[in-house]
Amino acid sequence: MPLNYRGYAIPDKVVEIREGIRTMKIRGAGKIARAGALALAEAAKTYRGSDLKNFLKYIEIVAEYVRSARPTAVSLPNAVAYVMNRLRRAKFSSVQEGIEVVNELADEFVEYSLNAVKIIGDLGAKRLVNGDVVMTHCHSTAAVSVIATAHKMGKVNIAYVKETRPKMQGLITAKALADAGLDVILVPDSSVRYFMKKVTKVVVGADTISANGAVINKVGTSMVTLAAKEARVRTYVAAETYKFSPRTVIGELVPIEVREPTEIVSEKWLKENPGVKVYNPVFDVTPPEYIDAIITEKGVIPPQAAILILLEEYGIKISDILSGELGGVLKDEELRE
Ligand code: RUB
Repeated sequence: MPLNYRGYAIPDKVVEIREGIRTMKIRGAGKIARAGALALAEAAKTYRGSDLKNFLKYIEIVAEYVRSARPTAVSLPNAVAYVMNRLRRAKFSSVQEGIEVVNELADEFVEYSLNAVKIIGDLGAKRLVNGDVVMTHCHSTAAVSVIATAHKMGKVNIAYVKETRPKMQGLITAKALADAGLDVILVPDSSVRYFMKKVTKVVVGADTISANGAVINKVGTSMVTLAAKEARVRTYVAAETYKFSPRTVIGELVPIEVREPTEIVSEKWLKENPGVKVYNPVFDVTPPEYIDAIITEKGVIPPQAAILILLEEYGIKISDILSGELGGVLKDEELRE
């Protein structure tokens, strides 16, 4: 029996993708975004019927279903909005054509995204210098792209990789960088200040960047940047422009995902210690003052220029902000009902 969501049957493949994101089989803001866009294409492909209005309503419902898989990375709603906003503006007169449009848009987003990661690698590597020793946190494809490219250029040979509890995504990074040929030192999260004296650059990724340039990334990122600032080590954030959050322009806060206590301690331990509460927030906020530059595919910007990316990417006009009327990507929300 396919899942019923708001009166529409959601194809198994789409449910599988959303579950993959929710349970972190698919993880990392870029991968989540690409999976979200492809889920819409998957939904379109399996649509049976010839009523165009119903098809569009169905895709809207699927978009809402997919978008809510995980709360923090804005790349997911932005990827969905990329497809949906263009679909709404596209001219077509049959369901078949509509399916093709959704497919093309999803593919276009994926191609854009993969290319962006490559460009970020090139631009970021230019910011690193010969002999730099890098520290990174969690697993960010964009950050790995910068470090691996800099290694290829002969600039960086050593990377300190934090294990990133509780889900240990640092191990994925450690393997990726070792495979790229770097000397990798995997270190416990709590040792960040101990090792910072050996480090000359911090490179991390981002799940969401707010209009004021604050970076929301895997919990522990803000601690690395704090230690880096103390040691006068530069911090670079590698992030595609679809990780900038349009809603923060109007002061909306970025929700921080809180996951199960069992990611930290076992069910058994919890039962044996009923007096202990476990809290597991999985992202934190690094203020702009702790970031030297954000490397995007459009160029390298100071965090304070995040608003410029948002204005350009989402067509948000200052007058719209001041009058409380936002266009661009926020249309997505307006048209939902
Ligand atoms: C992953 C994480 C990554 C960003 C950027 O968290 O915080 O640094 O998502 O990754 P999680 P990328 O493992 O909880 O998804 O550069 O690959 O988009």
